[in-house]
Amino acid sequence: MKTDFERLVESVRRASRVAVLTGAGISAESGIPTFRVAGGLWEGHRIQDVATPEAFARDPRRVWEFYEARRRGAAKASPNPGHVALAEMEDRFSEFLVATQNVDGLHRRAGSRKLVELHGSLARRRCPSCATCVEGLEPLETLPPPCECGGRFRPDIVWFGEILPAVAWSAAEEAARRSEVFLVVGTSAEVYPAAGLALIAADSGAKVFEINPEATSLSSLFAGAIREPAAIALPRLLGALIESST
Ligand code: BV8
Ligand code: ZN
Repeated sequence: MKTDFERLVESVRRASRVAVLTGAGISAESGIPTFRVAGGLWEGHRIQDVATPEAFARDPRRVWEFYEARRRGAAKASPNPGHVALAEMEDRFSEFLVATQNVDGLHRRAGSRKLVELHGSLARRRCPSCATCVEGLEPLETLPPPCECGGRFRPDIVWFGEILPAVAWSAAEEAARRSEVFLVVGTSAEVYPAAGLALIAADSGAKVFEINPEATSLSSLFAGAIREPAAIALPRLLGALIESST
């Protein structure tokens, strides 16, 4: 009886179009807390108090304090072998895309280029008044950071109730629809429309595999599950691909 990992390797070896959805779990081994585990990000902060446009309108300083703490955490963190394995995999397929829910920028820092950030990035801020956008993870002393136009910057992050960036979303949707193998890595798959990408892939005939130490609300729909940390399972998968190509 083949293990799910052996079936994953077989499917990926045969595939030319692969897509990946990642969540906070892939950055856990980089020291960035996930959202829902004890001591996770939302602990002590109700989502609606820090990650909604209403919260920002009500108390922009509080929202910025929440994001500035995460910006400094992301600046201190480094990509782990899970991020690196995905970056090294991207040129092994005729079509490959990582669609991440993470705003920590670690996929990009690991060298991923075939990447879309569905929920924005901690490294960007934009001014709703004049649309100026600034890139950088340097510590911000003044919160909210003022804009020359007299406005104030907001984190360039997709908050609850806000639509996802159209270009990133349509690229992710297209990649999921066309994928032969779709990996769901380190996400509880509870936030939509991102989690819906796995369903789009499954409905389009892709083999969907989950890489997560724990089961999620969608696990029963998938072809297989690798119950290991991403920083272990993804380098192992890359190793199996390299082995088979030499
Ligand atoms: C919108 C940026 C509408 C902010 C984020 C359909 C059904 C139900 C609800 C909705 C629906 N459609 C829309 C909604 C509402 C809402 C939603 O989904 N609510 C949820 C809570 C039910 N969605 C929205 O509001 C979206 N917008 O729908 O707009 C619209 C349409 C038209 C016009 C106007 C508006 C916007 C959603 C995006 C919100 N922003 N992030 C920030 O980061 O501060 S979401 C944020 O939470 C993350 O980006 C991520 O998406 C989510 C957290 O989930 P995960 O990343 O999965 O993290 P979690 O901790 O939950 O799980 C970690 C997993 O990793 C666990 O399973 C664990 O076992 C595993 N793990 C741990 N260690 C490891 C590991 N795995 C591998 N290796 C390890 N080492
Ligand atoms: Zn401005």
